[in-house]
Amino acid sequence: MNYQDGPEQFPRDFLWGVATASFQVEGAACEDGRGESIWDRFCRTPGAVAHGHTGDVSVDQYHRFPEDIAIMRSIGVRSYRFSIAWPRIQPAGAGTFNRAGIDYYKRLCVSLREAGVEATATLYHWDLPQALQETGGWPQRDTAFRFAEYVDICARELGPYVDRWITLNEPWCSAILGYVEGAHAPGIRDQTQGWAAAHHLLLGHGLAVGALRAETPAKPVGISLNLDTPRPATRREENVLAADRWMDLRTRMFLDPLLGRPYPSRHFEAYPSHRPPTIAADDADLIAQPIDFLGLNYYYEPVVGHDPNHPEGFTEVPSHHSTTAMGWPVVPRGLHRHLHWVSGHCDRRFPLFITENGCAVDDVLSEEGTRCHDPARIDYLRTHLRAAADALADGIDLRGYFCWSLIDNFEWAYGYTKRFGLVYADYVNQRRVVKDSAYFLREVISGGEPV
Ligand code: IFM
Repeated sequence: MNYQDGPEQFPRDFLWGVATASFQVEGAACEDGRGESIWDRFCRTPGAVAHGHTGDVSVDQYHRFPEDIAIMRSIGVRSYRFSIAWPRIQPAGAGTFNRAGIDYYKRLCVSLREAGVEATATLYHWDLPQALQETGGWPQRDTAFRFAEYVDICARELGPYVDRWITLNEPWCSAILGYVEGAHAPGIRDQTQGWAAAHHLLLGHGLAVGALRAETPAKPVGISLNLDTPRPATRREENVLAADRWMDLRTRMFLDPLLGRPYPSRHFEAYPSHRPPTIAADDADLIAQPIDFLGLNYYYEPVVGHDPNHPEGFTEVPSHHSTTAMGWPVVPRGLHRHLHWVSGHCDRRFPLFITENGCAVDDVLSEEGTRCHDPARIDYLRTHLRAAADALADGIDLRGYFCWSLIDNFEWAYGYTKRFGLVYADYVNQRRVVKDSAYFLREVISGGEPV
């Protein structure tokens, strides 16, 4: 490969971006009328989040976004995927909106535009207003309608400033980690609530698509899913079946309704105690409203095997791959398989974006404190981008890639102990140090570095 190979691996109009989420980077938790979110509450639950870390200050992007945008510009990214904090817009989750919250996102979008960076806004990245959890949260059908009301406000007030909408980020995490496993806010452990939450999140997505189409018809709308396309541990039938059942729970349950297909019923038939959600007459059509793109968040490809000792009868098994600081295996070829599977399963009906990909590394600053050498992240990004380039060469309709994350941030139940950023955050003084991986990405984007 030589210098000229670079631009050909990715089309000129490929949308290069970086991603974050409101609760993970904004801080300013009590400013300008922001209400309490379920994550503010969860962080204060003893033992829920590592070291009792909170999102109160985080990397203070609320006040420091000009500096972060300058860094994005220096990397050469074309789009910033951020999320809008519902409790900034509707502090109690309903009713009139908080002007200061809207103004913040306007300022952010205007600054992005001035820097030549498009605004890709996620409307829900897990920070439900606590007031809505008090009335039942996502397991309550009404929450989907409250979400649509909030989206309608965002569309009306921010529509002219946003270039692309993402309704939900990873509804599997909101529903299952939040309401079945209790590892995420609001920390509930109840299968029935979990599947009701999943259905209402998807319903909220469908209603949101309607609201966005009505207010900002020219702006593309999509959703970001963390689907799994696991490999079976062996070719033995029981393992092949195990991997397929894993896909029911993690993948088909969230993707098929968007495609106008029913929820996979096999899981609920096998586990009568896991009650399927109650589905009203028009729900399926509402959920399956056409979208303009599908966002995929890919971190790794699990290996799944039959396990009679596991409550579901199958589980993730160890693999030979090296792991990141999250303990997640590094499987770049899995991304290539993933893109192929999803594209085929969706009958190629919409373009795909990788809306998250990246890895946690135990980064340290150089002795003089001005550099952060992160070769493991460069290796991760290079190999995953190569898999994406191969998928493109195969004809997969992949339109863009957003690296998770722009900057180190609050990694949910792990608090600030995991660093995913292209930029190192010093949590004591809020100094930003651009990591080597950001320079690497800059080279790839400019076409100077083939992957
Ligand atoms: O930090 C998260 C993000 O909020 C959602 N997707 C996975 C990331 C890494 O765990």
